[in-house]
Amino acid sequence: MTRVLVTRRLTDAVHARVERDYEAVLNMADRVFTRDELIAACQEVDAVIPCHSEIFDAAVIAALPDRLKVIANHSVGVDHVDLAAAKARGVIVTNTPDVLSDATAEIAMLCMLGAARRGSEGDRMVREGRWDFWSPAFMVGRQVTGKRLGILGMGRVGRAMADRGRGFGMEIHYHNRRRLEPAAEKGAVYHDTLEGLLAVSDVLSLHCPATPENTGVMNAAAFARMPDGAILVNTARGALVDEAALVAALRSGKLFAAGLDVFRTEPGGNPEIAALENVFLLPHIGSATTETRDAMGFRALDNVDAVFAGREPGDRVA
Ligand code: 8YV
Repeated sequence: MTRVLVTRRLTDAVHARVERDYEAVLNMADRVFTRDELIAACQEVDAVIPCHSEIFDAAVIAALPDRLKVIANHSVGVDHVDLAAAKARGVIVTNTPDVLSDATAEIAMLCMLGAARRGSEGDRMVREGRWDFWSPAFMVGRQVTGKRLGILGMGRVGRAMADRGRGFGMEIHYHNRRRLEPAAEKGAVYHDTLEGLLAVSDVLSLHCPATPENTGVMNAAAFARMPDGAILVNTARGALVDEAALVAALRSGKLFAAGLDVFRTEPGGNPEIAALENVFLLPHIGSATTETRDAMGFRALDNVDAVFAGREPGDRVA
């Protein structure tokens, strides 16, 4: 029987389907495998369903057994997989697009509003019994209605965020490798350079994949180009942001605040960022709803099913 390794605990419904259809190898300890454990766990399986936390770099891919046919990621992001190495090795790689766009856009909205309206600061004040004063000038934040929402990466999640921004009366601007068709643009203003987008973004929300080319794209020069008092939202990947430059921009007041669901170091985050008041922080939970995690698991399994039925998987990325 086909053996499928599931590297992390998924939803009960997804586990039930893997166990029904395959000989399932489950990591019920739900701890990130070390590199050696990941290689060892892959030796006796035909397919693996990993999360973004399992790094399949060229060395790990070289150590995979010949029987392993597919890395069916339980994620839309595939920056943790060396796609060229997988392709060269003949290992199929798939992801789970579409099904997490709404959940991730919801978290981006939460990050935007939490940052703009000082959500963490206020929450801490009430919880810790430090709310001993009120005045009209107290805890004043930024209104997002009527502001310009810049979106870097107008893919599925970026467009879902744009729709939500429109619902909040925001003017949508974006930068993307390619300009969208007018029907998909829905009146959003296209900027053919990142610099152009930065200059008009009262709120900038990142929705592009992390690649070697855009690592640290949000650096000191990028923050300097943004309007004074702008807000950064990141629900994509921590690698997009130079975190030292972000801390400096938040300390100086160049940025009013940041709302972050992702960090360079995960799990854990960045203690310098966490020490700031003007941040709203979450532990990488963009797709963490039962509905979405069920859908992601089923989508990953659809891809595994296709490979072993001799069909082209719907979400092949390598
Ligand atoms: C996941 C993600 O949290 O899809 C992605 O790229 O980062 C997240 O949705 C994760 O990989 C869940 O398995």
